[in-house]
This record gives sequence, C-alpha cells and structure tokens, in this order.
Amino acid sequence: MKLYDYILSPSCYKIRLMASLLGVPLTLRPVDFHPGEEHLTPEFLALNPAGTLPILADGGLLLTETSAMLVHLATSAGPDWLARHDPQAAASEQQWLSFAHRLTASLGGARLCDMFQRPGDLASLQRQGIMALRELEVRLFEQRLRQQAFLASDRPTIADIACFPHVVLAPDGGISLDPYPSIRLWQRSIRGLPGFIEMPGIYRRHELSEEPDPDAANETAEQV
Ligand SMILES: N[C@@H](CCC(=O)N[C@@H](CS)C(=O)NCC(=O)O)C(=O)O
Repeated sequence: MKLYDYILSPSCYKIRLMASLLGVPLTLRPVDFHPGEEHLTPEFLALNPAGTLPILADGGLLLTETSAMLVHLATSAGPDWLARHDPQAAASEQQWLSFAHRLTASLGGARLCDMFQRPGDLASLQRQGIMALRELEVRLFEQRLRQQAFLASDRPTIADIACFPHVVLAPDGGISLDPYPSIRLWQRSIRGLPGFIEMPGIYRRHELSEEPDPDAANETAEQV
C-alpha cells in the first residue's frame, strides 16, 4: 500500500500508526505539505479533489478519507480492531469515527492556525476543540466505570486510533490537556500498545514516567 504522507500531519500519522500496529508495510511518498503546498498542485488535486492528505492507494483502490483507510487496513489485516462483536460497540465505533472528523476540524484547525500560521479564527476553533475534548472526557470516564479502557470496547479499535493523534497534539493549537484525566489515561494506554510508533510531538510511553492516580482522575473528572 502506498501512503501520500506528511510527517507532521496527525491525519497521516493515524494511518502510519494503524499500519504499524497491524504489521502492514506501507510505501511512503513524502509530500511537501508545508511550506510547498504540494497537495494543492494539479497532480495531487487529480488524485484528491478535496486537496487533503493523507491519500492511500492499494492496487486499484484510492482512498482520501482516513476513516475509510482505517476500516480498509483493519478489514485486510486485523479484524480484531473492528468492534464487530456486538451491535452497540459497532455503532459506538461509527459514532467515534465521525467524531474524529470534528477533532480534525477543531483541534487540527487550531493547530494549523497556531503552528503553521494558517488564516482562521483561532479562538473559535479552540472553543470547538474544548467542547469536543469535554465530550471525549465524559465518554472515557463512563467507559472506565464500565472497566473499559477504550472508546468503543474493552480493547482498542479503529475508533481510538481515529481520535488519538489530534487529541494528543491539542497543545500545539494552544489547548491544554491538563483538565482531562480520563483522556490522559486513555492516551497513555494507546502509547503503550505493541507496535506503537512515534511522530514528532507524540511519544511512546516511557517506562520511567509516573503512573497516573486513577482516584485523582475520578475526582477531577467529576468536575469537568
Ligand atoms: N479527509 C481527511 C481530512 C484530513 C485533513 O484535514 N488533513 C489535513 C492535514 S492533517 C489537510 O490535508 N489539510 C489541507 C490543508 O490544510 O491544506 C480525513 O479523512 O481526515
């Protein structure tokens, strides 16, 4: 499979991460997203008229939406990453795949404004990002009460990978993750998964880092 990729893009990293967790080799085609805007050249707009990265090509299949790429990777190489075991988990997975696009628009948009000096209403994007993070925090807190560490299930699914990168990189858009203890525990679980890979700003769980106190997390979550 060939991935048109930009190293600092959380959306591209989603696909690199999923492929690594599944052990699927990718051929990377680096794209000069910034400052070159190569993704907006006629050659690229012919591949993806929306002018976004990543793009995944697999034989005759060309995908431009990350949710579809995650489904394709998991269906081909790791069906355990799809929440197919019960209808509620399957519906929840779809819900969080759609939610991930809100994270791209809000947290990703704030990051593009703040880090890449893109024009945009930073304060409004930050507000939308914070609303999304609060929703995620409540869900993950409820999941922990059900003894489930992940969004749709007691095991990680493509829904977690869809949401993870933009959440972890929220501080690049000027949004702190300090008020969200359940989110911090969740992202820590993902950073410790076998096959986890890093990108600039997102690091593997370090063995020496302190275990978060789940009781302290519960108390704070009640105030969110
Ligand atoms: N359709 C994509 C959108 C991904 C996206 O927004 N990618 C950003 C980079 S992280 C992008 O290419 N933005 C275009 C631009 O800012 O010019 C998805 O499925 O998530």
